[in-house]
Amino acid sequence: MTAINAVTDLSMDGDIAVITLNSPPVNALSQAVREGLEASFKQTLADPKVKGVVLICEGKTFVAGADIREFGKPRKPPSTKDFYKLLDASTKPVVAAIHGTALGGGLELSMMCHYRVAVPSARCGLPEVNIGILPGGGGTQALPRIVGVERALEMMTTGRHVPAKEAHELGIFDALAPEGQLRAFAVDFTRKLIAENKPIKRVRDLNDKIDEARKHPEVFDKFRKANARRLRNMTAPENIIKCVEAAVALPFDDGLKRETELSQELHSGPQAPAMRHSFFAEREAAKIPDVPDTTEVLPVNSVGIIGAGTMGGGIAMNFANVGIPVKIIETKKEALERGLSVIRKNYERTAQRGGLTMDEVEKRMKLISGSLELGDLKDVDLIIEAIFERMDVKKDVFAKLDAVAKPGAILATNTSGLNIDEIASATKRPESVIGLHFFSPANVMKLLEVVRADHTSKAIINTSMKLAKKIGKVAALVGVCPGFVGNRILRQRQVEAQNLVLEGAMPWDVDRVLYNFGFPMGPFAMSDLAGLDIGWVKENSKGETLRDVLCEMDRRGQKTGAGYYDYDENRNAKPSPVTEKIIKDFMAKKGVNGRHISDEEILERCLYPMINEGVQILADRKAIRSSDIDVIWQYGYGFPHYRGGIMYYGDQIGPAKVLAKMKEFQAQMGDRFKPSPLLEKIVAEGKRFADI
Ligand code: T1G
Repeated sequence: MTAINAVTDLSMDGDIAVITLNSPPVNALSQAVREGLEASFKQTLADPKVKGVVLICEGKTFVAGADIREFGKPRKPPSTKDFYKLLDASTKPVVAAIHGTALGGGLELSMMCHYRVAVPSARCGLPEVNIGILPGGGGTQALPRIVGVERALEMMTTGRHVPAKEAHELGIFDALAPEGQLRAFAVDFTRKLIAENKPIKRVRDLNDKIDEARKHPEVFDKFRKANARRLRNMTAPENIIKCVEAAVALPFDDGLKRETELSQELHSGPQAPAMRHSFFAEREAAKIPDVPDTTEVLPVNSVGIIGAGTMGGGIAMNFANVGIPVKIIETKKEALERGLSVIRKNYERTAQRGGLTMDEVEKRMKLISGSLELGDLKDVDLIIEAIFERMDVKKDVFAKLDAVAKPGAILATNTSGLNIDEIASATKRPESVIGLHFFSPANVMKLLEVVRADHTSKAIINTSMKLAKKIGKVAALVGVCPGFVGNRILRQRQVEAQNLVLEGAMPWDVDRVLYNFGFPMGPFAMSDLAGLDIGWVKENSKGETLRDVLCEMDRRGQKTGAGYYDYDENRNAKPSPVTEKIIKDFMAKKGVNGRHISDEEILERCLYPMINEGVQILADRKAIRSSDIDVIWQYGYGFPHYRGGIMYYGDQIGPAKVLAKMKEFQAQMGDRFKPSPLLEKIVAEGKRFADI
């Protein structure tokens, strides 16, 4: 074994050279890795004793992409395309041996090799679209030649990870190695290529799928139309499609040039830095300054959920999905059975869509049991309460849990905003109490707000943050306050949206502006989807708000075929003259003459109070950093990733402009727009929200 450089070793296995990369954490194509690869390829391909080459990685994964930390800085040589020329000119087979996740530049590197072998647990993909760029290392020209144009378009505009079995079926991987025997298998595979005098398979020579695509030029516009909603406002997907069009229209090398042009366009645009910010913000959120990684992690091998309602059932699925047995407690048999049948239906729906096999459905259902006895939770490691959002009920349950749960068990509440310190006071172990705020539907939404109460122990915080990652959630640590962070900011937008429609805007105007900004849907469409009657009690309704009147008229949203909008039998929404009339009557009663409100004013009045609330949250120390707020609003409420997050967006607007607008609105419409003192301070000091 000789060291080529600090991250690259070279060894010989008979006449097969083995290049080994070892650059934690993910063998990203840093400059050192690129230098090591170039030197290794030069040396091995020129050495007459070497008959074939294997490229393999130490650590948890094959090359997981370019080194994102180098982006936005001057690119240092060599570029990967420099040593692709060496591979193209090679007369010896070069085989990439893949484990973990071969992503982005890593998959591109392997496609520039002549063959690819992988272990069954490996995955591959071109996820550059998720950080606002495109596979700029030849991937847009190579992938269509291997998997065909349509599959390449789908893979590159979703960025999804393709499991090894599928990658093998698609022809990305040429063979699958037994787990744990990748190196030996790859060397043997290479030796066989030589013995059988197999061709040097260069991706640039694979043209049958390109020739086929040339007969169907309509495939591109068909793809654009079919994916317009999913890809709207984003710049990377269109450039990716253009690259694949170039792969069909141009010779390989010209296609590479076109790819470089389209890639550079994205790197210099606003969305790439915003999505890079989102990428790192998600990982930063897992870091708690006073809870170091060395803090104890408690075992969580069994979970109890109290409440088999929508939330309790959804939460239970998250644990069953990763093989952790779950016991759900209800007070009534019918409620328990209904909850379990909803879980089964959810899994079966996923199976119908091909996301699960029926075997997997049964395996997961076997992990979920039910009981009417709270005492049955006496041995579980974690208990999550997901019952009525009422303090008295929660305190009563926690007092009972105190008597039932084993010492050291984690006692969590899924409350969406009640005071967890008060809930903890109902037990003798407040250090064991934490908030795990899931978002509905809990088996789908990725955000988990982990709520730190005054006495929550560091071990339980660390365990909860690690557990979130294990169940596929993106976690952010927040503090106890009404609505925590996400809903506390949401309230600002809801209040303003309601005010806007009583000053002249219509619900569909507000929704249109926020949808065009990039939210999946606006607040009124969201309310219709969730149901206007959440938290509404008929007996107490006094017809004082738009929602009251709509609910009293039984217009409770999509489920009743009408809410703010009218819905046809396919639940397509259209503006409602009934709602318009109710709004106009409200305004007449209040003596308000409507006025035209511009899209710009709608957007600023919805977003700036959210940014201001985010600043106040940081001032109150209920979030650790502004980028955590970005993570919360992207993963909990659909703030568009390509805008970096609500606070990142505020920094793009500039704190000074946000402050000026808040003051202007305050003068016009009152103190609900009062700027946070910290916002004044940030502007006075010329700082950004990211500096808090
Ligand atoms: N560059 C630099 N650092 C990276 C990195 C990357 N590509 N990927 C991960 N890290 C860091 C991450 O910040 C974290 O650091 C640690 O590794 C563990 O990551 C030319 C231009 C590979 C599936 O988009 O999807 O190739 O916080 O917590 O959950 O066409 O990381 O520990 O200090 O996520 O096991 C394309 C992005 C790049 C892959 C592993 N590649 N990474 O997940 O660990 S662009 C990607 C991931 C490109 C070419 C283009 C995931 C993972 P720290 P982690 P994980």
